[in-house]
Amino acid sequence: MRKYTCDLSKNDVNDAMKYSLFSDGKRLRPALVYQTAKLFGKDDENIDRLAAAIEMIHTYSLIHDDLPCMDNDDMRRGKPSCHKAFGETAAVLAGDGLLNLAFETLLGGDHSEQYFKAISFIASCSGVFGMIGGQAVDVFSQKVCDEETLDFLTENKTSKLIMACVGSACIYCGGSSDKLDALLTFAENFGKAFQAADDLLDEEEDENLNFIKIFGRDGTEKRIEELNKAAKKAMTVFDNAEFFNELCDYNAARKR
Ligand code: GRG
Repeated sequence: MRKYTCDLSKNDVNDAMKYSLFSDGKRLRPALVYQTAKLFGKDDENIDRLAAAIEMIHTYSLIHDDLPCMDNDDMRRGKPSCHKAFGETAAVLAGDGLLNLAFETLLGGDHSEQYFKAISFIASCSGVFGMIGGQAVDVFSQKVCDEETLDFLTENKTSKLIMACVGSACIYCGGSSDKLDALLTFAENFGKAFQAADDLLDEEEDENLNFIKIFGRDGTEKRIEELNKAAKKAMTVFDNAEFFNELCDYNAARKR
């Protein structure tokens, strides 16, 4: 065993990862994984892995999004953002560490074909053709202000990780392609409504493209109703989708 000059289990990066991961988030994404699995009557350790890993990916994205080179936010989840508490270098590494830990967590599960397909779905939703791609459009297209670009960046930046929650759980549980389509349609529309509600709650004047810039405040509220309607309609293929319907209503009225 090689000797290290510092103890890797006791350093700022480790503390920064814990600080952000265990702070007061809504845990919406893990809840969606568990509730999707419940639709199929399943609840096991692999489901725990999907839920925990997606929350880690989400937390890494928030840490990096708050950095001065991105959104430059001082506060997150009611306390100083990761780089404010630990410095930029530790925050970059904490984000990297959480992303890697997500896949270490996923790869510790069983090696069934369905579970592997579920992991692969999470990887594609969170990558350059998903969340990272959406973030790239968000930060590099600041002069663009049209509905098509807003739709593209919202679908990728926000909806894709929500699609990862319901999609990975459905795939792992062996759901039919009709049910997978329904869940992904729910997630795409709910994710956009979630971002629209976030834009309404964001009091700061935002340089980036957002729902308020395209639709105004009243128009954004109307857009949330339309998106919720489409999300709920998709879930009519299930006869026990109460959680998903209530989530749409909660989002339309949420205060954080
Ligand atoms: C890949 C370098 C790199 C960065 C990724 C994608 C990304 C950065 C950041 C996205 C951050 C962001 C504001 C996404 C929009 C989705 C959204 C509204 C996130 C907040 O989610 P909540 O409200 O947060 O569920 P909590 O704290 O409750 O978990």
